[in-house]
Amino acid sequence: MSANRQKTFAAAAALAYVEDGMTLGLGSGSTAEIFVRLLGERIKDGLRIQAVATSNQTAELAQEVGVPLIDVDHVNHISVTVDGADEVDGHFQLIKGGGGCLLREKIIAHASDLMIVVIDESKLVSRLGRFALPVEVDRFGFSITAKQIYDVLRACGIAKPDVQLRRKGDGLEPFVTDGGHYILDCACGAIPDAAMVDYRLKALPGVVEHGLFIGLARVVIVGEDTEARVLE
Ligand code: ABF
Repeated sequence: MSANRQKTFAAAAALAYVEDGMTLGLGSGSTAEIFVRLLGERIKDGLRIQAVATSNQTAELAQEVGVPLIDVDHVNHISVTVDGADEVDGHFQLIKGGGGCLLREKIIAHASDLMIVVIDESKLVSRLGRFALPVEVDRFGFSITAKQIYDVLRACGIAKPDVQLRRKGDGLEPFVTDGGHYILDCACGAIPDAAMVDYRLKALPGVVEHGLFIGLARVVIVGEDTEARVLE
């Protein structure tokens, strides 16, 4: 069955966690996009919420479908954030950032009472690392930072890390995040100790944030062929 159908089941199931009067965090990526569109339909039916977006792309979509946005600097409290992921393991540890929005996604997820992850079943893994770990870095000295990231990953038991600067579609220009940073995609194969990688990467001066989300997701909704499976 198509991943898009599975993503729709997952996104629709996340609406059950939305109540009148809430402030929501809106994730980025294709599954989060489905959720935002469904939310727009509920607002047409009278749902009263406000939201903060985790990317310029999501903000544009929210405006398009009529989801009321508030400026992130005016947010007092976020009840629920709904976002996608690139990988989810059995401990609800995530790899995110394939779309390049990981910094704002993590800021909003961390500030939320509840983070709900909506995925198609292809994202479930027994161990993180098949998907290259995105690391957001300052542009200044990014080559130095890349080498330090390589050394950290080796020290964390990753045999042959491959650290590559993410480039735009034309393959020439570096991809630049909404926050003005570069992304280094780190192919690890498998990440034996995500908590260690999390700690060691964040200690590097040039690292702004990385795509390991540990201890943030409380609910994972897996879209399957005919329904959604809610894991809590
Ligand atoms: C976003 O969702 C990103 O962090 C992640 O890369 C992306 C992937 O999910 P999807 O398959 O929904 O596009 O939050």
